[in-house]
Amino acid sequence: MTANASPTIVISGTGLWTPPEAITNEELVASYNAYAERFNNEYGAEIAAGKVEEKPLSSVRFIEKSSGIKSRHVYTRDGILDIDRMRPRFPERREDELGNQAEIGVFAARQAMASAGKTASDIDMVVVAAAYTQRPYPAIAIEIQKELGIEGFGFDMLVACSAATFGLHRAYDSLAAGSARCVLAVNPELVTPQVNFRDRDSHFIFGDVATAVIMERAETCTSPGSFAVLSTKALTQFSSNIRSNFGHLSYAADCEPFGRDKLFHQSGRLVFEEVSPVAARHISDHLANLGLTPQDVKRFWLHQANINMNRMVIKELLGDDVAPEKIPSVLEQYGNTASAGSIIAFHLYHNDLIAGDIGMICSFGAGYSVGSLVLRKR
Ligand code: CO8
Repeated sequence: MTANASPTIVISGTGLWTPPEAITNEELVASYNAYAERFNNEYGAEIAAGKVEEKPLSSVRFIEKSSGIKSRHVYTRDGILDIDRMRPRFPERREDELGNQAEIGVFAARQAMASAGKTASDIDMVVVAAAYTQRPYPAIAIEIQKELGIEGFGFDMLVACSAATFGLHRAYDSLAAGSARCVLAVNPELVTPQVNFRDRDSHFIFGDVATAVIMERAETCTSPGSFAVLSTKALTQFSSNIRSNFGHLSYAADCEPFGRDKLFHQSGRLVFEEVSPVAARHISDHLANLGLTPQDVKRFWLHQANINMNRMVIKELLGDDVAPEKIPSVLEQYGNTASAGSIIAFHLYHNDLIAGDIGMICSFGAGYSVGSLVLRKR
């Protein structure tokens, strides 16, 4: 953990790129069920003989009740609802064209820079932190750096659900150490290409988005709406309960590079039960380190995976009687956007806080990983 000490480090701007296209639960369930019914008809005899498992149907009611998700934005609808494809279609871009992830990252980055009042020459470090990068190298951060005309350095980091908070943790440390002057942290979460839309248990979970944050030292900040970062804290604990085996070793392992285990898969209920108490403890420990309690926090910008999970975490911290404004949710509209969820919540729900108000960003999920930042409105 990095304690609050001079220099003061601030978040001075944020950006959000929301894909114009979206898919509702109704559309997604209709597509999945058409696929499942066709499968069950085709394999009727084998299912009756117990040789093939029948595909159960999905339901809008289940999805809304168990996750809080009603819709999700997607980079492209093309291909996802087509039961002969059930994955998005991304035309391959030439090597001299801007990549998809850099493109959406730049949209969010420009907004964050404008809100912080920064130009490219003010920034000297770019971190791309996301659940996936579309290629290992050259780093997406370096592509964004070039596109924006930033001098300095950039790198990518992957920490699944906690990539965004861990990226900010890194940014904070670099600013505190003096190895960076002003950091652009970008979360281009292009996750629908890794979703198994044929899997009833997870077909509804994810959406695409990009977020960006500008972090700098207080003395260079000119933004009227900034937040001081009082402290950052990160925790990891290995678990395979949320996993993707997609990677370069598939080429050498002679396995199916796009098989089921190479896509997102999880034991959702187990994750729910194991991660919620770890997150609650992490939050209260982090606040206690600063002499604060959960009651002192005006707003929690939590990871957006599941509305019930967030309620459970907050219940453990504050009991039953918590105003919904204290834990804003973006799940209805965005679904789970991997690490970007808590940053979307922060971006959309911070303007009403007043000087001195305490807020906390906290992500939790795959790894397992938990990352948090305690903020004070300036
Ligand atoms: N429709 C109808 N019924 C369903 C469906 C469906 N779509 N899916 C499951 N069911 C059934 C189950 O089969 C089960 O039936 P039965 O009782 O007969 O066995 C019943 O509903 C209840 O199932 P669950 O116990 O699994 O249901 P839950 O209430 O636990 O809800 C959730 C399932 C929503 C998945 C929930 O467990 C959850 O959200 N858990 C938390 C998971 C989490 O936070 N994961 C982290 C996500 S990962 C992340 O955030 C970033 C990772 C990297 C990005 C990856 C991008 C691709």
